[in-house]
Amino acid sequence: MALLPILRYPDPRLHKKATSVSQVDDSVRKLIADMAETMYEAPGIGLAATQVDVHKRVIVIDVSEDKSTLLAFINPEILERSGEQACEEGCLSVPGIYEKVIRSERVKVRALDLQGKPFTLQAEGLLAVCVQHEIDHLEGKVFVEHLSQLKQGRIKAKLAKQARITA
Ligand code: GNR
Ligand code: NI
Repeated sequence: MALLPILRYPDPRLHKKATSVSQVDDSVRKLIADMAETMYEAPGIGLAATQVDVHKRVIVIDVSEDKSTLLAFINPEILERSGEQACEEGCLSVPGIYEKVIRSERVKVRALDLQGKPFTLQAEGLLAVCVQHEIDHLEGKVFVEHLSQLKQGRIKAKLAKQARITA
């Protein structure tokens, strides 16, 4: 296993659209193991391959209290959505920024598992938020892009200031 470096907004590579995985092989399983290690170490509740500069449709999520329930989704697709919820979101690629985003309350997701077998999952609450946040990453979209231009500008200025301090 290996820890992978996480891209930071506004890195342009966060806006690349990920391509579908055509075969679930050992290289994909290794990527998922490395992404899980990176997510737990961060720590975060989800990670999209885009964030570690791998532009394939792979996400990992663990919203459990005790970090015991790793979920991996290959080629995830939202089949159905309903309701609305507002959740204060954060992102490992946008450290220190937390903002409310409105998303669907429930989503039905289809994906491939580690064996390349299709499955569907009905998600709600925080898991549903996380699935939508991660699939956005695969489309090249960072959560701050759901916010007003004014807020996006303030966030960019704040991150640029942080980067000057840590440099
Ligand atoms: O760790 C994370 N927490 C989080 C909190 C609220 C809504 C979404 C998230 S996902 C985030 C990890 C991350 O950046 N995934 O892409
Ligand atoms: Ni994120």
